[in-house]
Amino acid sequence: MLRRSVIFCLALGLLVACEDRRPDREVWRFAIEETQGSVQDAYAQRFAELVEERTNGEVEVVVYPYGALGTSDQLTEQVHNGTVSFAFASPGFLGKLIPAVQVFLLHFVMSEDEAVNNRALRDPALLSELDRLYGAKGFELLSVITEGWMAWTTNEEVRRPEDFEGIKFRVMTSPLLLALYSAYGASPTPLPYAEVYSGLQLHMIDGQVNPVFAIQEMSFYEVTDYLVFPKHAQFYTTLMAGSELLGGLSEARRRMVAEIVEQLHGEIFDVQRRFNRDRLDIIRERKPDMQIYELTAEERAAFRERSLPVREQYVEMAGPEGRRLLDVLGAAVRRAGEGAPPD
Ligand code: 6CS
Repeated sequence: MLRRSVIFCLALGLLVACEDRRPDREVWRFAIEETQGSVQDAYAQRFAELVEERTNGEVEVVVYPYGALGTSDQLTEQVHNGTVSFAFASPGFLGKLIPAVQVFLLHFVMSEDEAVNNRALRDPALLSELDRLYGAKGFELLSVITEGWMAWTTNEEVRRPEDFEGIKFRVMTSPLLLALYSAYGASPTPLPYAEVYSGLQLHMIDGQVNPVFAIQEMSFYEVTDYLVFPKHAQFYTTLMAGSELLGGLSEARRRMVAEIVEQLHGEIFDVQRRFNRDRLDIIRERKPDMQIYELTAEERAAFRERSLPVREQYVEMAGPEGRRLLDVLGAAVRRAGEGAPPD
């Protein structure tokens, strides 16, 4: 595998890459919203490896981890203006620009079987609907992936919506997440990813929600006492490119990207499962007194009940295309469930 270095400078708002690379190679910049060792990093590294293999080294993919090029919102802008070729854009941030994509943030909408959800994410009707929404903003949607079940970490035991009262709970900046956690009785606090650890440490916030691999690698477990699995939603993210960049590729290169993305959809599903499982073990080992528990069916039902009116708020925020996307997603999950081979 070709080695990449990601030493670079940002000057006058322009990206000036100082990568030690061959001048005869085309460079594709791939920005992720997570640190090295994360699910998105595993995806991007594998994408780079496959692109380089299949182009015989004619294309080099440089991966920029979280923080290198800015926040999630800034990455989206960079894809738009062509500075970055590919980027992950999570609905928790992208929802401000494409309100309908917040459908992936709704609670208790998807299946309890993550393999079913993963199949639903490749549903052609769903992808074509999303394609239109991303296209209208100058982006090309390449894939939607899951990064695993979301878990809450808090300083207080939370089992019922009433327990959320007075808890300043960090969420990504989407208005829908504010609505959801307000419905649970919490005081939702939007913050960029990079500020969560210090926010918890300084008691500016009392809890946050993320998949286990992120809770481990961002060390959120160090500064919270409870780790709760409500099984209310998974973390979904979208991979996108600038329409201009992809439009400028040859037919063969476009096909190659589509094939790689298709291959990685299955591979990354297994990677996230492994990361989330192994890193829960690391948390247990490093912090034996962390209180880790799943909500019971009855406890979950109380949250589900509170989350239902927020679906209407979603439709108000996202309009008729939001309503349509919610229906299309529901149908995709049903179809994926019907055709489900045993997990
Ligand atoms: O909570 C967040 O902001 C972030 N969480 C993950 C797992 N990925 C990227 C996102 O920005």
